[in-house]
Amino acid sequence: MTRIVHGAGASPFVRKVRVALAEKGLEYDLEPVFPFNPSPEFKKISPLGKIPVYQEDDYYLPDSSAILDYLEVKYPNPPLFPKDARERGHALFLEEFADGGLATKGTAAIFFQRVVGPRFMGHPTDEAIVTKAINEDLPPLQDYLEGLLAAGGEFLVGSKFSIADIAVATQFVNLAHARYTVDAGRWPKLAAYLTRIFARPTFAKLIEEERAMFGG
Ligand SMILES: N[C@@H](CCC(=O)N[C@@H](CS)C(=O)NCC(=O)O)C(=O)O
Repeated sequence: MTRIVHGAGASPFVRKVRVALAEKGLEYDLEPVFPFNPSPEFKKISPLGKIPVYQEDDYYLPDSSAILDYLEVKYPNPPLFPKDARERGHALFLEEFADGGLATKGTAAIFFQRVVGPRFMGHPTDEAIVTKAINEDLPPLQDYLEGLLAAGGEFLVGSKFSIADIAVATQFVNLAHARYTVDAGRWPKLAAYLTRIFARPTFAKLIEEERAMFGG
């Protein structure tokens, strides 16, 4: 069985898939793809031109959310989706909160402006976009996460590590690469939670690999 993740290590969505594979103990290869201006060949396996695409032999599946669901059904142990209906519903909402909220309001602004633009696309950082994200857009999202952790839980949903933790923490990895860290004075539970999740072997290995790439 050939397992390949097509994508760039710096993408939070690629990291989501890589962490899920590692949590499930599955070996894979990473096939580097830079997403902007994808080749016609890549568009055949990713109709929207986005990374990641997951490949198992002749089966290709784009989209990190679809991929995590596929992995969960095919490789149920250890589970990354809660079994309880309400917990599962909430975990899937948090995946969307991260992919559609943190990613667009935080990562797309800060990581893109500070890292992708200057390093890979030849345009300077627009500080106004970064400042707005840090001062206006991210704080309410971080308040919500702080509230979820207020009861002292180790993870975002229930008592187990889940897709919610993967989806949320992967966005904060990109923010950290872009020199944004959660203010532990204002969001103490969230800051401590992220330190814990980043220290998990499946996250720590990728963060170390990526730091070497970003020279951080
Ligand atoms: N919903 C997709 C989002 C993937 C995504 O936005 N990937 C970005 C890189 S982080 C991308 O490929 N962007 C290129 C583009 O939008 O053309 C997923 O979860 O996989």
